[in-house]
Amino acid sequence: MRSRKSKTKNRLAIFLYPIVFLALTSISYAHTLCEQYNKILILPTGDIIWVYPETEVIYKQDSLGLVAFKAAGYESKENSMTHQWELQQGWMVAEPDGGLNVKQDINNTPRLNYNIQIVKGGTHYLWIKGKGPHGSSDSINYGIDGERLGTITFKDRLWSNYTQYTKTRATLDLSPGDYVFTLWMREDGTKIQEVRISNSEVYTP
Ligand SMILES: [Ca+2]
Repeated sequence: MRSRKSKTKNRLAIFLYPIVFLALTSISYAHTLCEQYNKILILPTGDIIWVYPETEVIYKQDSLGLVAFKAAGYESKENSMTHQWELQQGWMVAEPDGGLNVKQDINNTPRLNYNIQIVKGGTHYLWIKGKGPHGSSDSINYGIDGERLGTITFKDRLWSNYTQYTKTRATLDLSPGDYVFTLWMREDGTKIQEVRISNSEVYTP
């Protein structure tokens, strides 16, 4: 004969099983969605929507001369034999953080590509939001249409426009038109979250 305690335990299990099942199913479904819609689009309002991988995303310069996008909203990415970009809590991170620094070499290093459309030609000012766990993981190479143009470092700067080698502001000379903006891993472990390209010299994120 089963005890009252055993019956209570069984009733509790019958009550909890569907809840646990539904919770696990929801988590699995959400994960599947993220895998399926593995590209994001940042609207001018700042809202983020998931889009199909085949949807081409172009970040257009707005009326104020600004092109703004999240690092996670890449058009395409390429990993290397040893390192890859991973999305971690809103940051794109070059993993693993094993001490690799490719300096100015962009031939065998992970990259993130973004389509941008420039409307107002001239000198543009680049800002990147990034950080790293230490001084060996806090820099990134950037460029246009496959050509590396410079390195930005984030030491003591969350939003940085400081270039590593030239020690000047990061600028891009762009005529009106479509370009591919690329970020290449320089030091592994570096975290990148946002990019701003402005034609205003006094703009700050
Ligand atoms: Ca590192």
